Amino acid sequence: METKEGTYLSSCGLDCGSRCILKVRVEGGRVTRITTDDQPGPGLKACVRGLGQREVLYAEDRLTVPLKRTGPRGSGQFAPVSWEEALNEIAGKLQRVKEQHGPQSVFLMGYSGSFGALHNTGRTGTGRRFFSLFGGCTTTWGSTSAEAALFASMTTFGTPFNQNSRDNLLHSKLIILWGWNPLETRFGPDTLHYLMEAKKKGTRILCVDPRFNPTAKLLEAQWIPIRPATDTALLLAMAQVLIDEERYDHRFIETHTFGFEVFKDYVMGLEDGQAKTPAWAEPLTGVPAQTIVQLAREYVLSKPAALCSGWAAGRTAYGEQFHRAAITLAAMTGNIGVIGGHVAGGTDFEALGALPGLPMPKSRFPLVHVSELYDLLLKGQAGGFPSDVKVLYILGCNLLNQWQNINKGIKALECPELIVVHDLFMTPTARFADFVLPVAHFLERQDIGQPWVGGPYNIVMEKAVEPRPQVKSDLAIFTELASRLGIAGYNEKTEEQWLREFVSAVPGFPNYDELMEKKIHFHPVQSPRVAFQKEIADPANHRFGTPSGKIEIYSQKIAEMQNPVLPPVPKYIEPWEGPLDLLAQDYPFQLISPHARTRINSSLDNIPKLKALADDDLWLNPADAAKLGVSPGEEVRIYNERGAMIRRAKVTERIRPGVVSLDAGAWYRPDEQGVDLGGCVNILTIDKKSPAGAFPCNSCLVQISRHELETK
Ligand SMILES: Nc1nc2c(c(=O)[nH]1)N[C@H]1C(S)=C(S)[C@@H](COP(=O)(O)OP(=O)(O)OC[C@H]3O[C@@H](n4cnc5c(=O)[nH]c(N)nc54)[C@H](O)[C@@H]3O)O[C@H]1N2
Ligand SMILES: Nc1nc2c(c(=O)[nH]1)N[C@H]1C(S)=C(S)[C@@H](COP(=O)(O)OP(=O)(O)OC[C@H]3O[C@@H](n4cnc5c(=O)[nH]c(N)nc54)[C@H](O)[C@@H]3O)O[C@H]1N2
Ligand SMILES: [Mo]
Repeated sequence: METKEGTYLSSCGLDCGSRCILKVRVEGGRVTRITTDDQPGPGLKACVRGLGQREVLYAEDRLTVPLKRTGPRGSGQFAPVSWEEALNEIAGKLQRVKEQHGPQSVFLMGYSGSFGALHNTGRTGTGRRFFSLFGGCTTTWGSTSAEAALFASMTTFGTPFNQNSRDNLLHSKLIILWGWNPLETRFGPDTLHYLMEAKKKGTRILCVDPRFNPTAKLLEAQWIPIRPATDTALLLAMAQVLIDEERYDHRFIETHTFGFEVFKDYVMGLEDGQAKTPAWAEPLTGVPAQTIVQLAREYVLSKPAALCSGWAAGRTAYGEQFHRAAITLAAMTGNIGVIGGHVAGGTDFEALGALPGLPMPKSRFPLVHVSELYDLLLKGQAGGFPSDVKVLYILGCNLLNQWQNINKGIKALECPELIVVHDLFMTPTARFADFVLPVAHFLERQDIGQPWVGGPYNIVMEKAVEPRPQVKSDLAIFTELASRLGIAGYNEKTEEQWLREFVSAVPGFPNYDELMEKKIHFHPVQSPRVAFQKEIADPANHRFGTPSGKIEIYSQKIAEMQNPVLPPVPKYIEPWEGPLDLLAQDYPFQLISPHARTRINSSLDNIPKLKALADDDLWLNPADAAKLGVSPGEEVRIYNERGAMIRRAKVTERIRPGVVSLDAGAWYRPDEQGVDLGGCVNILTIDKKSPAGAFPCNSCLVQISRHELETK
């Protein structure tokens, strides 16, 4: 059966940083063209990745049949098998391990592949529902993306919803892009539009980043190059200036915050004898003391000002301190709850547009942090983990590629008795599976798109084409496994019936038929929308959701955790694998791994049209290149005790000395010695969690040498 000729509406329901309109032209049962929103204004305009989805759908390397491993794990040797055989074997194994070792011997690694309301590979998704009914399983805690920001928001404000709508930027007198690069990472479809409008109005724009990132370049921002993972020191020194010069907003601090005095004592050195002055911060951060003084003054004097941070500075050792400190600075400058201000470390808008997803019957789900998965697999209960993993069940995740420390990962993936992967492609992770099950692309199924930290709107995701004959959705695969395991009630509804149920469960949502008619629904909101406006305008009647009812610069909740590296007020803690780590003597470069313009994490790396646009070179400062004797474009070896890779050097002033940068997400491709030739940065990163759960992939020391010399 073919879908009808015409234009269908959809949206990438992926972890891409936005949620945009895709107009999908279908002729003769095939997608012939994808275009996007052509209205003037901010709109919901797709990027190269959305417009490239036709190439994904029809990629030559799309998996089309279930595969069973025939060679050693990781060898990539597979043979096609029938669905019947694959599902029977998987169901049989699940049943046996459950009987012998309990359901927690299954580890579910459902991650960021698909974010649709129904077809969701994450924590509200099809896999999670299946294992809820199975009797539970072990799974993950901690967001690889924004755990530091989330922790900071929850402890400081008592809510994850702390964002202002982007049109606020038109009212800001100063915008600081603090480790934020929305030209590439998007952070909502309208962000760049408003930044460019602000620029046109003459708004001053600064950028604090180890790189002069593409957004900063486009907006001609003034660049303040910083060493990775030292941002908290810079923020503390700014606080010291504001206290010392009596410039901070005393009224705001007194009226709206809790525990400032404790922070002040720490910053002024009364607690530990060290005032956190610009002179103290200069050698740590690499930012000149005078620049710090100017930055502090400018931030406090340009009211309202938006210190907008991305999440990367939080994906460092003790990254949670960064977001706590940045929020404190926003409070000291009175930029919370006001039009044109901004809460640094933003996580979410109010969840308008979020649908409830599949119901999750209560079950036991022991949790292991995302940075500790390989230790779980290697050590199990003997190592203090909640379970001994027998079955590793992966969907919507390129685990081996995207998780820290690939060489340890390869050893860890030897451990489970069975590994199952659902994916569209033979990813580096899928190569380690025993069964690889081919899944449908989002244009082959029906769903509703929910905003990615943004909105507030929903886009209907119409099924544009029939799935390839042997390909199934995750939902269909789990439905069949459920029936083999005698699990009743997993999925007795059609896609439409589920979506109707989700939509009717949310008060204020349009009726399902109306939504299908309109295809895009904007939830009515005031404009501009400002988080905490009521709490700041009328504190007597609107308290924050914290124990004190105020913005908690000092958090009693954190104090009760009694963890010396989780102080109750934000503090600078010398990061591991930072410039002062002893390791830096052998591995002197700090390596960061930003998100790539042409990929969604590792997704799309295999799509030639997008790969041709990727920047997969190692950014290296000319001074460092000269010291190493490296010429532009030359191949270098990047290595540490965990692994090694070969990349071409992009010699550029746009990265500060001592720091190198390689976009995350290129697919791991080892040579016979295990040296990665594909450009997968996680061959080098350490699998260690930050105390509050941040995924510190940007704290990574490496050494660099000329590849030519190495091979001689
Ligand atoms: N094109 C594209 N967009 C995406 C994604 C994608 O893969 N591709 N992924 C989406 C997802 S899942 C997420 S979580 C978000 C990620 O969003 P972010 O975490 O905000 O994005 P990154 O690109 O990792 O980093 C943003 C900037 O921070 C800088 N940076 C790195 N380390 C530090 C530091 O220690 N201090 C400071 N000040 N700056 C630092 C980098 O140089 C970069 O310019 O992006 C989303 N959007
Ligand atoms: N060094 C370093 N590592 C990082 C980061 C970093 O900044 N630096 N960022 C981290 C972050 S923020 C994130 S979010 C993670 C992301 O890491 P992952 O969650 O592993 O994301 P992807 O690499 O996009 O892999 C998703 C997979 O899902 C598949 N997929 C797509 N749709 C579906 C579907 O409907 N069903 C199924 N079963 N599969 C589907 C895709 O083909 C793809 O292979 O990476 C983290 N890793
Ligand atoms: Mo992410």
